Amino acid sequence: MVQERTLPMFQAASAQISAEEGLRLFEDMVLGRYFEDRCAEMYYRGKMFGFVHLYNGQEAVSSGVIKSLRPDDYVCSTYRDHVHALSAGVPARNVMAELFGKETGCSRGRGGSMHLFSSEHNFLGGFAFIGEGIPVALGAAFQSKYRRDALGQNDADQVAACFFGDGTTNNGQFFECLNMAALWKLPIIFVVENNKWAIGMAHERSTSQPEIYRKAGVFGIPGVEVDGMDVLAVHAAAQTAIARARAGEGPTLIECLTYRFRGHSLADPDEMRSKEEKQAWQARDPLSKFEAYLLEQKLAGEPELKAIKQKIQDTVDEAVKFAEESPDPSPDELHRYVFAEE
Ligand SMILES: Cc1ncc(C[n+]2csc(CCOP(=O)(O)OP(=O)(O)O)c2C)c(N)n1
Ligand SMILES: [Mg+2]
Repeated sequence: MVQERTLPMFQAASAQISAEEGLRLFEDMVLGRYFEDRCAEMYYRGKMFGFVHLYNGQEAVSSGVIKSLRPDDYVCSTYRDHVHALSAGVPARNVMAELFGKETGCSRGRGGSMHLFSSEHNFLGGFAFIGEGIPVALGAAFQSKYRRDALGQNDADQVAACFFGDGTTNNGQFFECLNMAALWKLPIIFVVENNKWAIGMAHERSTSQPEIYRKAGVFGIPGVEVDGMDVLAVHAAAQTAIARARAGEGPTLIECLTYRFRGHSLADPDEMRSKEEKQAWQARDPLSKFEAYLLEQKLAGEPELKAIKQKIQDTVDEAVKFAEESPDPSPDELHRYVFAEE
């Protein structure tokens, strides 16, 4: 039996939030949850093809980090990318249409679940290979810094947020990019979503130092351990890291301790994780926890939260309708988008 990590330093009790900000975070988390639940339904009805990796349980990480960013900042994801794209502002209908392989999808139906992309929202992907997004996010942070320092563009202070899993931190790109980010003081935030598992491999069995946030120290980067089931804790840590990056003080690594409530992908029978472990984490559901917090703190009332849920339900219903009614890409355009167009 693997020993549980002690509670991390960022706790909700220490974080302050306005009612407006609380509702914004809540709405984003509800969107993430409802969207993914509907994806599961559509996948089993045969509307989607290939691998589909859902994000249920990890919503506090996406909402806590991305909702702290500006719209002109950059977000870089993994194959578990639907909810990051939604938090970054890619419309639910264009994400759903992409999952259905339709022309109206955010990647024009050519990418599918693992390759969401939107230049309009500075959403850099969607990558099937693990760790592939880390150097891409690093490049975004580099160009931001280069435009400000070398080209003298004072408004070039965009930050890049790069998400990846615990398993990915054993890959080379992670270390190479921490080194370059530290060396050049790049405006990047490395967000590790430590959900304890890499497919069926337990984190503690695959890495020599399971406390990932400690790896930042070797490069002289601040490493922060956060309760990834607590949106306010993630939000507080993200705000500090973003302010630091924007001020030209360099990168931060945030390790969010979280859990996925479903199998690795919708094709995974999820037989490796114990019932006890799943139940223990399910009891810490970030969405119900935050809903209870908003009510307790009188930041919102029941009718207000109910109205948000209804609104999101309608958004997701509309997204499915839009995806179903959208056209498939034309076979005549098989080679389109392989190369950049003028
Ligand atoms: C370079 C590469 N090697 C192996 C794989 C196969 N693979 C897909 S997901 C995964 C596990 C990743 O786990 P983690 O980084 O913890 O992310 P999580 O799925 O838990 O979000 C692996 C090894 C891959 N996609 N790319
Ligand atoms: Mg993992």
